[in-house]
Amino acid sequence: MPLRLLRVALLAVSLGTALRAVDYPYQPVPFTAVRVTGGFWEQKQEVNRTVTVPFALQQCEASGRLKNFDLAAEVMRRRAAGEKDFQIKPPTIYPFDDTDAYKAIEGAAYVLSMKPDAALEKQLDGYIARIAAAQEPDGYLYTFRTMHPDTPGHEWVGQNRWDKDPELSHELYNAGHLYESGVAHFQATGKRTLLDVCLKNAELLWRDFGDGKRRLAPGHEIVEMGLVRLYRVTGDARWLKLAQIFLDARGPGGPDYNQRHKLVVDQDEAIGHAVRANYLYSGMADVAALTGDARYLAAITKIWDNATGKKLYLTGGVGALANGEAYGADYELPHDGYNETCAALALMTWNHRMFLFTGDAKYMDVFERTAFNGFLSGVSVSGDRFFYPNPLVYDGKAKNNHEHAGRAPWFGCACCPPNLMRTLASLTGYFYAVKDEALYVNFYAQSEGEVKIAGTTVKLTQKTDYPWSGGVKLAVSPAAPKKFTLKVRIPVWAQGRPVPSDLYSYVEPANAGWRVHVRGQKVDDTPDKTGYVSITREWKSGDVVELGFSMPVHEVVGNEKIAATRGQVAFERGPLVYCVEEIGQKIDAISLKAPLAISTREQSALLGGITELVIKDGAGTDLIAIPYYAWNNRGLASMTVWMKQVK
Ligand code: FUB
Ligand code: ZN
Repeated sequence: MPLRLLRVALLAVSLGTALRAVDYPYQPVPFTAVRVTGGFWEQKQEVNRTVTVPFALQQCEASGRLKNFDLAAEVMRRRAAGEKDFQIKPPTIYPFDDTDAYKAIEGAAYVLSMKPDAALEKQLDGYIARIAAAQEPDGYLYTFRTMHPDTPGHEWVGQNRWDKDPELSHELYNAGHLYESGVAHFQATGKRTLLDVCLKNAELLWRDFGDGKRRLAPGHEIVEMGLVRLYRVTGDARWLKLAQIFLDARGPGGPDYNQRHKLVVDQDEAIGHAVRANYLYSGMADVAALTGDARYLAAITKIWDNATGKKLYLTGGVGALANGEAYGADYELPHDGYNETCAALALMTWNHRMFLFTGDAKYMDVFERTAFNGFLSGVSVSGDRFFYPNPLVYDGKAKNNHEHAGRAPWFGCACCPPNLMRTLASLTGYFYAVKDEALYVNFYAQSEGEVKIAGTTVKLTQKTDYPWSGGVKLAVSPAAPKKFTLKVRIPVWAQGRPVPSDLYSYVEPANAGWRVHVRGQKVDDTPDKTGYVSITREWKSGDVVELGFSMPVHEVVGNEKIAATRGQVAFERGPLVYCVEEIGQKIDAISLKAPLAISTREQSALLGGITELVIKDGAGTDLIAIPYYAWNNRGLASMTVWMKQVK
């Protein structure tokens, strides 16, 4: 038995759980095996690589986030040299400011994985050396305490390590992002510099928490996912066990703000701070997959039903409430909802993990909706301006973007920009998955990839201008002829439903459709109950699967239980949600009179190239709608996704 499996088996015995699984049944094809070669996502990734990544690294420097590591190192050095009382008041705002540097390095590492860049690699080496110098001899790494060790340098920091982590100190949150970053950097460069910092820190966590005696629920989840990544890369079962210890330390009887109201296995509702929640559910999926403990999966399945059935915005955003950056009550989906960018990308990672467990396309349907809308809206077309909240309405002047009106270059609390950047840089990791002799196609984008299946390497080439049109030519080229099953996702929107729940619906659901051809021959294109069309055959070089998804413009209405959308309509085409901006048109007091005549118009020079909608109503109103993700790229103007409609 390979060492890694042996460790997992021993771990399962020590945890008292039966080892029913050693990993997700559906294995993702890594992002490094797939690259975009043109079209929509190549443009976005290229802006990310050339603008956002250098910009975010530079912001970490300019804002003092990297300097914090230098200050922590300086305090250690001077105290070791005898200046006993020397300490420095942390000069930046939040004790989790360290994580922005970790996330930016992680995103840069993904970029490096796809395209070597000696200058960027050297820049990261420099940052990592500064981070390593701020690590205390026993592995502790948290600049806000190290630079101010005698008394708490911030009201969120406790007198002793970890004391205030269940509240707001974010010590374990910092550790989680550190681990994500260290593993990414190691995998990109083969260098252990940051990984060794992570492992030294994890050893400390093991000493402090590994025996399970100190029951401490991390105040902001992510350390669980980070530990799982450390486990995956090292095979050291202690990191997985620690992840489970931290999960099991939650609840009952704590605040629901950070999901400590119940034991995690008893939770059944998406609740509290939305980023924390979605990171928790992702961590639960990981631990369930790697331990075989199905109780976590049962819980997150119920939570997913609640989130998708009652708390999801049309844009794929979640976390309606600014107060607490939190999920609201069932159907509480006001148009000015908060929808933090981080919550959107965390929803994507959670949904992807749900797919990896079940092989059900509905999770990738939610993933796609969020990716194209409520996630992508977080960054400007230019790549250097950002949204933290992503509401569905804007009055043209409010400073609702963390004290900014419109997109901002950076934030005091800058969690979103580098988080978006790392997700965008690794997006191709969500395109394909395999299980046994089945190959899953989950995401449509012009790209090339290589997948191992049935003992053969298969080259996958997608030619498409999705999401602008629904045609995809997928060349499937095994190294040698090979029988396997290709499973192509038929998006839920192509099947006449915006989301895999009854939260929203199309006014004309029948006005949808798709077709599937192989080598020019129509094949049975009935999706199975998991949302895929299966094509089993002996594949050989030259085989091309042609997918055609009809892309009519859909009028969308909300479930009657959503107060905000009653009597209103929104517009979608393919996976894109549209909005109207008050630019060259009046959008206040819109009242669209049915019937509507809607046409599309390509605008290759506008907003990076879009298809806009031209909406004419029965009263002669003309409106131009643009994809939601592209709003507020032309100056301040009011915007709305939902519009009043009268019969
Ligand atoms: O608390 C750390 C991060 O800051 C959270 O994930 C964001 O919601 C923001 O509050
Ligand atoms: Zn954020």
